[in-house]
Amino acid sequence: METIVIKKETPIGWIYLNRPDRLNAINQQMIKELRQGIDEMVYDSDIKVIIITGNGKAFSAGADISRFKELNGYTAWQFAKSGRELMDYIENISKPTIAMVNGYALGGGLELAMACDIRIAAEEAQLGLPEINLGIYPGFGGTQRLVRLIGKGKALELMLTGDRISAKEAEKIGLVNKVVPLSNLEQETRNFALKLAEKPPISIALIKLLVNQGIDLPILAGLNMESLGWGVVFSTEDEKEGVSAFLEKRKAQFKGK
Ligand code: DAK
Repeated sequence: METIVIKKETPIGWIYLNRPDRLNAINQQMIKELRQGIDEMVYDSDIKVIIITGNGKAFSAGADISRFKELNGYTAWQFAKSGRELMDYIENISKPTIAMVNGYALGGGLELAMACDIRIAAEEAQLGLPEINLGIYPGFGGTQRLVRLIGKGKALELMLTGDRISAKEAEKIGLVNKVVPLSNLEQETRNFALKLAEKPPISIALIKLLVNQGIDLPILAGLNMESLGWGVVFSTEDEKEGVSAFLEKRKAQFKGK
């Protein structure tokens, strides 16, 4: 693979966007390779958490603008479709994902980070959706995911102005979960991932499904899905282990069964 690098550090799977001289701008090849890289982590049962980050000074400065002149109506549609389907796929995998935002997360780069479950950013990072300045608008799911994450007013402000905001401001409005100095970013993100890796995977998968699907359902349908999911978790070995461990005053060892 040319545009990404993958590294397995069991139980963590790292994916590095790897076009540092282009600030990890996302092209069609990266979309294809990201799908392959994520799949590799999804089907490896030793990998419990996936971290996506960027090589060099950016997480990603967005879609590769240098290719835009080649796009026509049809190829733009196909590019948008493949990018959006990748983001949907990332959002809906059963394993937890963390975007480790090491620098610029702009346009499609921020849309990728928003498709992850958790965002941990370096203090130096800048985030934004500057597409409006190019005469376009976010096309990898940003118009829909940003409003769900931070609410309509701030989402419109970011998309209509195209302004970049600091990691601290992003934390204040709920766009990132945590901000740390760049020097601690990798270790803090690893620690967060290791904490998630100890949790029961079936509960994680169900929480993700209930939150991601439930948000667009009438509340009664979401609540019924939640009740039904209880039937699933109560049929798992991990539920027996979790309850026994509590009663026996020991740490639970979950197996994903
Ligand atoms: N694409 C291509 N190349 C990029 C790039 C990008 N998004 N961002 C940076 N680069 C390149 C620069 O051109 C430069 O290349 P050389 O000049 O060295 O050849 C190199 O990366 C280093 O960048 P700079 O020299 O500009 O670095 P600075 O530190 O001075 O500035 C910056 C960093 C992030 C402020 C600046 O590079 C910048 O403003 N970049 C553009 C950010 C941006 O506008 N991002 C949004 C992209 S639009 C679609 C679906 C989705 C999308 C599009 C279509 N379909 C519906 C079809 C998504 C759109 C976007 O994401």
